[in-house]
Amino acid sequence: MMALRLSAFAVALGLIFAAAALAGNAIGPEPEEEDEMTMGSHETDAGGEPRATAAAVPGLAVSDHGLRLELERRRYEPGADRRARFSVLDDADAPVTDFDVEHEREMHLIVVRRDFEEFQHLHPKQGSDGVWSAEADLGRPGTYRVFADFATDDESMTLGADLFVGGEFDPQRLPAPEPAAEAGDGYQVSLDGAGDDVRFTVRKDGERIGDVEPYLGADGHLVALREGDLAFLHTHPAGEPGGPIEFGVEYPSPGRYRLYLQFKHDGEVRTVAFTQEVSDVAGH
Ligand SMILES: [Cu+2]
Repeated sequence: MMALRLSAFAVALGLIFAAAALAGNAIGPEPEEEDEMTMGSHETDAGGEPRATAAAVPGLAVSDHGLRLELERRRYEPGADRRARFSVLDDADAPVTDFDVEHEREMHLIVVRRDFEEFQHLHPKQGSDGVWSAEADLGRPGTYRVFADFATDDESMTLGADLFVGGEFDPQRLPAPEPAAEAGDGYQVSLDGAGDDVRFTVRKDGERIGDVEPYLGADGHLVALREGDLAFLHTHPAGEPGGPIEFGVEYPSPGRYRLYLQFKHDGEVRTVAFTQEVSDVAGH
């Protein structure tokens, strides 16, 4: 009886060692195999519902599909007129020079402080050497996420990289969801809609504006970012002329998001930000 117990104990001990060895492998120095297993754009959970994997959510990677976002500088002193220079490199380290026009531009550069306090949407100029450059307002210290949003070879991509502005960083909390936001000069924007469908109504001094001007080929431009990792969501303009400014937004998971709407009226582009709480996510 004692011998039996001992051998049972020995077997249990052996199992523990085997489990420890497996765990060691899983977090060991060669995670490539693990990564490859999750590289598919979609996987299926136990319920059979498709769900987006990290690789399917744009903006989280500095390199994807053989292309890499290379920032010339990553650290800046605070200043309102900092020159950001960057390239998109191919797998031979050569700058890509041939871009497709998307939303009326070949390159969109979105610069966001990681606590969502700062947002800029820039349209960099490309030099003959393939290097893009834009002037960014980096007056406030902190960590910023830089998104290069572009298309090349008929493939749309959003690559992201971090840059740092030195000084005393005073990170802010994400504001609570509010149904309306001020856009300056008497303009107010309200947000409604449910699930993947978001609608913005613009008012000036209380009167609804039905004649927003086209901006980047649509009624407005929407950037939607996930709290926590600043995943950059797919959004599609969906509105009717004269109606609310409407978008389809592909929320990848429940959680909180920061939405930056830009619209144009009386020749001026205005930006408003909203916090959106999402509890239900449609499979797509
Ligand atoms: Cu743009």
